[in-house]
Amino acid sequence: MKTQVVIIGAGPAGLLLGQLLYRAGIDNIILERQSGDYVLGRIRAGVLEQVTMDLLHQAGVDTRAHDEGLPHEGIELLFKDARHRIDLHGLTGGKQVTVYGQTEVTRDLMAARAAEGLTTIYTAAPVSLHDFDTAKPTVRYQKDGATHEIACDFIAGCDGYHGISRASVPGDALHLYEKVYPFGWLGVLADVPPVSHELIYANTSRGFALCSMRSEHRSRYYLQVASDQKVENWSDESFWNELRLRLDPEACERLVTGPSLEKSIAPLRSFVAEPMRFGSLFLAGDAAHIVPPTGAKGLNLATADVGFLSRALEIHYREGSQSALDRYSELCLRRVWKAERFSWWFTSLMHRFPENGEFGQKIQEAELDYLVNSRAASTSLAENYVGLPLESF
Ligand code: RFL
Ligand code: PHB
Repeated sequence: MKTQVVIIGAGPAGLLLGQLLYRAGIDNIILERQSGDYVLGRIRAGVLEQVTMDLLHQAGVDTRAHDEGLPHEGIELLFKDARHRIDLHGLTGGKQVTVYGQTEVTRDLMAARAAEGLTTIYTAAPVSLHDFDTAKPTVRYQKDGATHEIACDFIAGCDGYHGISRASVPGDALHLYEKVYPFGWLGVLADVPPVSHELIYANTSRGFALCSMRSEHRSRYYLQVASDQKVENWSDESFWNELRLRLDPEACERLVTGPSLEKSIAPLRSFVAEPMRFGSLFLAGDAAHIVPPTGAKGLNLATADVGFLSRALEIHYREGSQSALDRYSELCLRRVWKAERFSWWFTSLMHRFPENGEFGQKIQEAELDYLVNSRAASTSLAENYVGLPLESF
């Protein structure tokens, strides 16, 4: 088999890249370790920046996100039992975010790919990358017991944090930066109306909580839990009881509970691998960087990376020039590090760090008080939350 670009991973980064390349007339094949149903079963991000909406539009897959996504012009910060609104729209000159689940983005991208008859090979495992330090790389994979090989010009490693792409790069060619937080997020998805029209980010002495949603009838809630907590030890009832203890009285009164459709614990980490290119191999999305979910940046960084990559490949194939491909890693990493900083800062501000004790809690409350009362500080939060602009090549 032969194609121009082999994409490893059918998460949002891989599927969006496939669609953007197809629209630019560049052939591609996607290899995914899991089945399509498994990929759609993962419940993850919920907040899309305008940059992501624009890329979905460019890929021709934004109809449902526009029709069913919920535009949000503000978020609420809860601390010391009171909620304070951050007016994202007013503070950023009219910007907003769209609440639309990653599962739905993935579903839309898969449907568009199937409608165009483009090749995605699911349950391809194991996948291995070869000769990507040359201009003639190949990718091998096994499917139903047989081994296949694809010759290509480029490989896009969109296979997430645990993927094979980054792991295939010689260790001494990578610089890894990592911070692991001593807690995770216990998430529950339930078919109940959201407690509030806007997302509530709560700082409490019992730990962080987040009230989010997928629609007007489906809610997504998260609780900060210690790293050693097991999801089996959290009944639905114990989840809702703990959530009530972290919300203000009005929210508690409005909270509608119900059986969980999904419940899982996600660890929190900050991670960057530099550079994001090795010869013919380009890393994109979670394969190259992870942010803690507090800033809602992971999916948005992944889409921005593939926006840069598709553009650079388009310039390469149209003009025969390497210059945009040569700038890919540098351009991505400048934006990645700003999102890393924002996500780390917002995580540090909102979570309980037991080692910092009551002093740490007081310092957080003082910073939150400053943040909601200072236009300069609120504007900085709002600008980062709605997403920083994309540079161009
Ligand atoms: P993904 O989604 O992990 O997809 C990678 C794909 O590659 C496949 N794969 C392989 N395929 C072939 N061969 C191999 N050897 C392979 N190894 C892996 C995997 O099966 C998978 O299908 O990475 P991608 O595409 O880079 O997308 C990144 C996003 O999924 C991630 O950043 C976000 O979900 C992070 N995130 C959030 N981001 C936001 O922008 N806004 C949010 O509100 C938000 N909330 C969240 C989040 C992540 C969370 N969790 C569970 C970590 C909330 C949570 C709880
Ligand atoms: C979500 O709805 O899953 C979500 C929303 C905001 C975040 C993280 C996750 O910051």
